[in-house]
Amino acid sequence: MTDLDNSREWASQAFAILKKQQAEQKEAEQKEAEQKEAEQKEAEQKEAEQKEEYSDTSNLKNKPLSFNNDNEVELGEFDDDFTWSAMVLAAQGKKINQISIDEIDWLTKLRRGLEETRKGFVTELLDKLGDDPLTPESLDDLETLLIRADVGIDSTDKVIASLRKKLNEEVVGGEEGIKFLKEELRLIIDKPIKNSGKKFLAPEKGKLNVWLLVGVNGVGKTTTLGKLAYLSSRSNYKTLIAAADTFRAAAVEQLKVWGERSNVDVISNQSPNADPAAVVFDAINSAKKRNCDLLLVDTAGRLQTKNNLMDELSKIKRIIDKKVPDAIVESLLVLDASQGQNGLKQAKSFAKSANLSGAIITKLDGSSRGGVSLAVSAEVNLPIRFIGAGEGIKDLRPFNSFEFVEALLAER
Ligand SMILES: Nc1nc2c(ncn2[C@@H]2O[C@H](COP(=O)(O)OP(=O)(O)O)[C@@H](O)[C@H]2O)c(=O)[nH]1
Ligand SMILES: [Mg+2]
Repeated sequence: MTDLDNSREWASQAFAILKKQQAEQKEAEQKEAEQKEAEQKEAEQKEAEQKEEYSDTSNLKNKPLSFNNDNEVELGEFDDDFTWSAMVLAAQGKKINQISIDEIDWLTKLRRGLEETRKGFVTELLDKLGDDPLTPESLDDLETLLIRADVGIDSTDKVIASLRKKLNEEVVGGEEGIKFLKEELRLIIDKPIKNSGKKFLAPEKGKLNVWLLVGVNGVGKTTTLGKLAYLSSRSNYKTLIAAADTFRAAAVEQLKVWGERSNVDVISNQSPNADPAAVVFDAINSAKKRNCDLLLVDTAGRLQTKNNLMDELSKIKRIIDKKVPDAIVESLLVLDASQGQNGLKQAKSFAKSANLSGAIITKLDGSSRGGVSLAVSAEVNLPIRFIGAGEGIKDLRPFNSFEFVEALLAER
């Protein structure tokens, strides 16, 4: 009996042990299954995110130019600039772990740069609108403010007409009015970009891309070209510079400095009054030999000899067509934002004769006429491809209408 009792005791202990073992095994199996499920979910989510990320740019072979994993910039304070910039990135669907210091830095610059434009515009607008619903009178005020910010008559008319229509249909609160205004402004800026079929301008791999920078003296062509060289070589495009502004002796030297900074070679001809087309000819030869992705061409911009200038540009284009018929040529008009409506006039006359494909707006830092970007989109019908907000090598980025409009209408 005792033995039996003992063995019962033993068996129950054994059972308990086995039960525990089984439970542990089950638990382990369940854990493993759960982990697998989690991993699968994560993989699916990643795939979905990637799809999302590429869906907009699916017609592009390449991603927009950016400073890849640049860690030269130091993280600043956790302040209002940081918060605003992070919010703008979040609103575009960026995940917390995808935000870079560089992006924060740029958005901070952009918002500060547009401060002067905002001062005579948004601050007043917000004061006038307050929290009250929009009225026909506040629309008249808005109209004046938009014109004053160099937004242009056409764009202003469009925006005011849409707002008036909305106002006739429903009560529009102040905050909602601003939101609607932002959407309308974005529509205007995005229209030529959509029409071009390219959301971003980036060199197409496997071909020679030639970007001509044109525009009158002093708008920032050479500086912009230097920044572009840096941006594109940082984005792993093999880049070369052609110094085809042969009128200004200093232009070649200025370009060489930029070339050194970004580690990009400059093709030039030092003899006075060298033929710009001949410089481009040499540069294309070098670009082909070196298998370059992008050739950036600096051009002269003397307005008083405009006809010559146009002849010169078409001669450069003929050379490119002849030597590299399958090259992708972009003629980018460089415009100084601080010149406001004056710059717009230049843009129109250039657009007529120079067969432009895009615009680059410079000097948005400290200009009170940043609104002119809207007029460029609406009245000259050019997609804005890059914007510059400073004299430094990193003060140029691909244009992003969302960020631009947010910075233009930022509240503080
Ligand atoms: N503040 C500011 N100055 C700029 C910007 N881009 C160019 N500049 C300045 O504008 C001046 C003329 O530039 P430059 O590139 O020589 O013009 P170009 O004659 O069209 O080639 C120079 O002093 C540049 O430093 C910008 O985005 N912001
Ligand atoms: Mg120049």
